[in-house]
Amino acid sequence: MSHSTLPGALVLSLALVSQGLAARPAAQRSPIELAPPARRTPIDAGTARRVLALFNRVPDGEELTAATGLDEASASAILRLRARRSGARFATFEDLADVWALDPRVFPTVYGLLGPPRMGLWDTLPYPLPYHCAHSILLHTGLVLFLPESDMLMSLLWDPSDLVQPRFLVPANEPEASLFCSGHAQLSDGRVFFAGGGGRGPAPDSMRAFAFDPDAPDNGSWSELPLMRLLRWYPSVVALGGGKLLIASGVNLDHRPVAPMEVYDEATNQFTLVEGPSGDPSVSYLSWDETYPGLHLLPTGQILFTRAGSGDDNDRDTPTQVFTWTDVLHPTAGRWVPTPPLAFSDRTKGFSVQLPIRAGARRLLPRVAVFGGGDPDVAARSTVEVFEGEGEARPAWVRKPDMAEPRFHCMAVLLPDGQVLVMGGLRDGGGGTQGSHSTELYDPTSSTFARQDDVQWARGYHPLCALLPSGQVMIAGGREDEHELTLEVFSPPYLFRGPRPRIGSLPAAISHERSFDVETPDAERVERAVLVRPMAFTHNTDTEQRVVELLLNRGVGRVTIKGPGGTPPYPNAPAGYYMLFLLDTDGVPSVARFVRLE
Ligand SMILES: [Cu+2]
Repeated sequence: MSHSTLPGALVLSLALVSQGLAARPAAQRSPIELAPPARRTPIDAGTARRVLALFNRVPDGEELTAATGLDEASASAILRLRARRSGARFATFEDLADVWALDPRVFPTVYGLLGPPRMGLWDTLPYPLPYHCAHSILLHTGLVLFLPESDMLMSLLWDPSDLVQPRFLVPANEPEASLFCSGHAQLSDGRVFFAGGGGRGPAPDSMRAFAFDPDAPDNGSWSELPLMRLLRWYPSVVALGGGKLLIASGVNLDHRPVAPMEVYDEATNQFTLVEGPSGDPSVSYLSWDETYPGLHLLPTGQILFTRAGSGDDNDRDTPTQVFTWTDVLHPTAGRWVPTPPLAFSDRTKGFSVQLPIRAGARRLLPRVAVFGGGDPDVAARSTVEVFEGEGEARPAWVRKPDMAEPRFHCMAVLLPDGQVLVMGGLRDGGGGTQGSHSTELYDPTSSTFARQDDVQWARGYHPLCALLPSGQVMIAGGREDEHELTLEVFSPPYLFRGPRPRIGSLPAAISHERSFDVETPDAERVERAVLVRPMAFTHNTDTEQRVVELLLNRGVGRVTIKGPGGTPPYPNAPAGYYMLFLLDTDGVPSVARFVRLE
């Protein structure tokens, strides 16, 4: 977008809008309050919600008039403008300039109700990825590591702090094997662990494991680890805490699912196969339907298998399961036990994500959401289910409201404010061609979806995504539109609600259960602090995503924050680097700062 095409008055108005937000006490802050006095129509929160509901099903001018008090001609013209653009989008400066030209008095109301403060804003970057990639991993240096969607030994680093001029870097060396189709997760020292993969199909290299050290000279370097115990193509890797990682699933040279799991121990640099509790290994096996299975480390130290993930063509129909370690401090043995079933069990190419882990809860209950997916031969799903326990009840899958449309190859990114941005995928299933352009925000507190701005390009097979330290979300890849090299970045509504809290000095390293101070000139309006583990995404799977809420006390010029609780090996927040975000009373996040949780 170019600011040069803006009318001067609009630029001025946008500046006034943000100044008005800055000056207004946080509790009263609302875009609706910004309507100029000459034509001010007070709108309460209930009315605003009704307007948005109307907006999402494209009301006519009369309805908009009734809801907002805008005159009918203005309301109709505004909706016509929006329809002529791209349906849901009402967010570009050109759109806003047109509204301004139509009637400057209604501009703040329309901007607040139908613009970025409600709908967020997608931008397509002016530069593409240099080649096709299938893995995107945020490093604690703030760079994103991409791995190619091919056997090329070319890893790529992207600096997302410049969304105008491309800044791509290459590391000092390359791994000696293709890591296309590997699994990955962060080690406790900030290196990233990679296991299996090996290229376009299972190969002898699929037993190899590597680590990428982003702190090594010349943009970081790769080193090889010992061979895994078993050969795996399309495995998932889960950080367990205590310096250990679980490696699960994948297929062998015969394309058969690999039932035994193994654990990598950073301290000994060794892989160990997981046994059953009584020496019978089979209770620790799953006949995986899923390659790249959705696996999540619960606050209890157990592992939840969600059936989301890359999937396969077999029909084993293994139900969702929970794996319990015999001794969580020494994860060498344990057993799978089925959970109450999903109502919609086929979740191939769906996406699962652990919802925010609450601060100070006496007993941390699991909450893991599954979005979309489906049976590759039948249809895509728009259904959503959350694995949750209320009170002392046994956790079970609870159906939530449906997404706006079915999504096969779904993506979901957990934001620092606890909402989930759901996007991507094909509406018409595995062999489909109808890519989704819609995106939506899921609020786990109210169990509701809010329609967001549209993406420019649909994303199907091999998509990429990451939450960036800026609080924005990057997506790329996905083959459906032949535009998989484009990068798009989403600015969520929280970036349009006023000035962001600032973070001054803070410790480089923090500990579980120990308090630490973060300097901020905005202490009086900081309400929350969260740790967000960097994403490590491939094939509709990310086992790393977690938002951990922290207890916070406001001081003068600083906030005092208590490190995440629990007991060793601290499964609610495994050691490693996290993004620390401060959020104000309006849910506006700071830019993140990386801290090392030891
Ligand atoms: Cu693939």
